[in-house]
Amino acid sequence: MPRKPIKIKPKLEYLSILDGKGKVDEKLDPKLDPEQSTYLYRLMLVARRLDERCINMQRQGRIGTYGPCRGQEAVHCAASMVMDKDDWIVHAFREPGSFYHRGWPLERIIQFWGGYEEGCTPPEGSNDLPIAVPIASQCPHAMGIAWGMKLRKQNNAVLCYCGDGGTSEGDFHEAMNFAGAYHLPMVMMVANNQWAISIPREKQTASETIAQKALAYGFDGIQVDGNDPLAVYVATKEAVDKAKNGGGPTLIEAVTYRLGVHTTADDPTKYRSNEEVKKWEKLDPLPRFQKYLVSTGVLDDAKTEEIEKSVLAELAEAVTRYEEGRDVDPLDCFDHVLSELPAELVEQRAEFAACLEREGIGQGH
Ligand SMILES: Cc1ncc(C[n+]2csc(CCOP(=O)(O)OP(=O)(O)O)c2C)c(N)n1
Ligand SMILES: [Mg+2]
Repeated sequence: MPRKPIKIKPKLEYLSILDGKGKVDEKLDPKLDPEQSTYLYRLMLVARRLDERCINMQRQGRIGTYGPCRGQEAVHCAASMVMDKDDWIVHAFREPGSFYHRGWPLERIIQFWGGYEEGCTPPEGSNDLPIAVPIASQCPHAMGIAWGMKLRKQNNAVLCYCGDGGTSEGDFHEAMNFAGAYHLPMVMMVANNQWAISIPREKQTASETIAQKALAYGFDGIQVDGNDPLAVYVATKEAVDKAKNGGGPTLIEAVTYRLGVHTTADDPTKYRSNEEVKKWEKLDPLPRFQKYLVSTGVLDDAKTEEIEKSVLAELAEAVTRYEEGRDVDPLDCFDHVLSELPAELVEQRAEFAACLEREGIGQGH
């Protein structure tokens, strides 16, 4: 009949390797080779510039909406780099660098936000699932893939992304519970960007950290500085290696911040302060990583400029391909949901058709 503390086996850690100014902890530095670290910097820059371009395009009416990842690039860019081609990545929607790394053409990402279903299609032969907007709905899918791998005795792992808000969903809990109970090769990457639209992290859960939720599921959790690409890389690599060696799942909480709008339909000044944004801007992962790469001699001004130019050129070509490839009739959105349109939709369709006619938009335009 004793009353005594219960000893919990799984471990919980915090990891940061680059400080806010880009200075590295030598003992923890994974020492990526120059090619890898330049690639990672470029990947983060692709995500940053794609974000900026898509926001402009949305404001100009050239795409429907956009959900930027500004400030969060280190999370998905560094994590995706760890995965082998035949490992699986199960995305949410705020991970453009990860899509790009896995071979999604940039114009396809733009297509998705332009409202074209084709933009949701993973590249032929890739082990990615389509973009998932219903929050946390992708987690049970990722868990199912991991279970399949285990049943087939495949030596692979699944990386699944979701947000802090996603951790409040039943789907997240069910996936984590099952992954723990069946000891599945799954890495759950939670991008804790402090906000789920206008709901702050502290209203999302009473847990001190999101990482500690792993303990209840019976596996390891780690909280990393999500604005530090090296910390994300190391934590993901360790988790993936462990998963492939039969060590079961890991929950990684990447602490980061959404510097921009939730989507282009959102105005964050209504629910958060400028001071908060400014504080996080100082921890922007891109300049931090760039400073580190300059200090290690991997980058200099000329190389940084060269990367910038090549990213902008690649992006410009993708935008052209996106705009040239828009041969879909916008009226299609009325035609493939209901077999028979109710009267009000018939009216809306006619009104929309007249509007397209006036603007000279539509099939063949
Ligand atoms: C099941 C479901 N409920 C609500 C929404 C509307 N919605 C879109 S994004 C979002 C917030 C998600 O927050 P978080 O998981 O933290 O991801 P973040 O947007 O911050 O990347 C919500 C509620 C949705 N897409 N799916
Ligand atoms: Mg969030």
